[in-house]
Amino acid sequence: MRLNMAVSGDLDDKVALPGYDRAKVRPGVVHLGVGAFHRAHQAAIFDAALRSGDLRWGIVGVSLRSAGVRDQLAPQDGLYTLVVREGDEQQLRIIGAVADMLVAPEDPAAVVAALAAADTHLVTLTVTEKGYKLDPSSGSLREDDSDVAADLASLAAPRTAPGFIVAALAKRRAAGLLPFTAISCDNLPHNGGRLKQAVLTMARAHDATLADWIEANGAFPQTMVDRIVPATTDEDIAALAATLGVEDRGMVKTEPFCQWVIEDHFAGERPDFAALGVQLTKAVPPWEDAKLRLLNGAHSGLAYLGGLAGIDFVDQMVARDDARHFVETLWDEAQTTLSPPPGLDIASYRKALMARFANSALQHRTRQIAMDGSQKLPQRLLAPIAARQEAGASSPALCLAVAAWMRWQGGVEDSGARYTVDDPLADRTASALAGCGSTEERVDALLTIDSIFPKALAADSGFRADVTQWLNILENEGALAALSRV
Ligand code: NAI
Ligand code: CS2
Repeated sequence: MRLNMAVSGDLDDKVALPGYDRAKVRPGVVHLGVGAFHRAHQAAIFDAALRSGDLRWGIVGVSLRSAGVRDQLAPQDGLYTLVVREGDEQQLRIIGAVADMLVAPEDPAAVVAALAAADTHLVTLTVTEKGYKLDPSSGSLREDDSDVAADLASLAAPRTAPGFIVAALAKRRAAGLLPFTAISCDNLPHNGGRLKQAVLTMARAHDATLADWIEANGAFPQTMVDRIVPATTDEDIAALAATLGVEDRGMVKTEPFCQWVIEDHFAGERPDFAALGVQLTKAVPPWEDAKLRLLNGAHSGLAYLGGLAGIDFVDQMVARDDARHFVETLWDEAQTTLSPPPGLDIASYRKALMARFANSALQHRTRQIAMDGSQKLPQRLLAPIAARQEAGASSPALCLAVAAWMRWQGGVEDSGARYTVDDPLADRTASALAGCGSTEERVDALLTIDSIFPKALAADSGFRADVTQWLNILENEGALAALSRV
């Protein structure tokens, strides 16, 4: 039997139930990209708003690509379990915030209508870094992408996130409504600014006065989002079914830690975010830089080195002295490029991060983090390296992480096992590497991909030499040998 409204009442001795009248919930949020992260982060926070009695914040979830999540949640009346794990401890809470699910390719007009509805005040997005269709290095909209090109030509049936947003904002303007606040919750650098730019580029292609109206009245606050949410496995679903006695195919697992910092700039209504534990601030960049360069930078380094060494999980990596030393060294380097905001003590932050990485109940796969590296490298690793190069400092651990990404593009683990490189630019990196005979040639070929590597950094001979030296070690001796030399 599946989890649903009818059975949920019988589970109150095992889980925290929503406790509000779902029939009275109004859909104030439309969320694009209902993956695991949304369900464990923003949806849990909107659920807390509903639990507090503010019933404006139900969610209409939109999948821009496939029906998978809708098919998981629809038979469950939108309910799913949030499983919070730390060590041997586990807490279960049923989230009732998802009021409806739409699948954009099945009915794009329904998505535009939901976005344009008067009740919709917030539009949140977790479509992954690649889902914005931006050049990762410059952040500009990739007009060569076929879906972007289609939306630039016509918004009759949008395909992309910026396309849907612009089509809906046009309807709102025509109806005399205010724009909604659009909140990117992806690990993109300057996520709000990049989303705004993409939306304005799309709007300007159709109607310059619409673009001006959006610029004057819209809001695209920048955010820093943080909660480690590994992909759910069949084993997770089976273990939860054994506990609950019903199957929940929409469950998500996460850690206790949860942080959301939002730039205090909204176009209209929002919940009492401060009361929900969300930080509102004028300046998100210092928070964002610290998170992307410390947490995510270390994550990517661990992912490529662990992946090459055949080590499956992040906690297995940080259980090793050499990998912990690598992470601490990478943090020593990255930290010099940060201007921490008041309220963020970097030493305590680092200590807490290491403990979060060590949470063995999460089973966070190095392979999952290794995905889409072309979209992640610039903000996580290349920005701090560039800042240090400018200051005349080398960055051995950060450069090892970049070299490990380069080695990962070859599709072969140190054991000789093969894998498919999961990245929107995998064809680009594969063709760059084809025919290269030496390590130097491979480094040169990858550094010419200017949608990943800024030109100035690619031309920096010190950076190039450091990365080449590490790639040599990785190719000849393997990831564990490289780790032992940091
Ligand atoms: P997921 O794989 O569970 O979900 C990804 C979502 O993005 C799905 O709805 C998918 O349909 C959509 N998507 C993927 N490619 C797309 C494309 N090309 N166009 C439009 N939509 C696309 O992943 P998850 O865990 O939900 O993470 C999503 C994003 O959330 C991450 O990329 C990251 O930016 C952000 N995030 C994730 C955290 C995590 O620990 N999982 C924590 C902090 C941020
Ligand atoms: C991870 C992040 O998959 C990845 O690239 O580094 O999703 C990470 O789990 C989150 O940013 C934590 O907030």
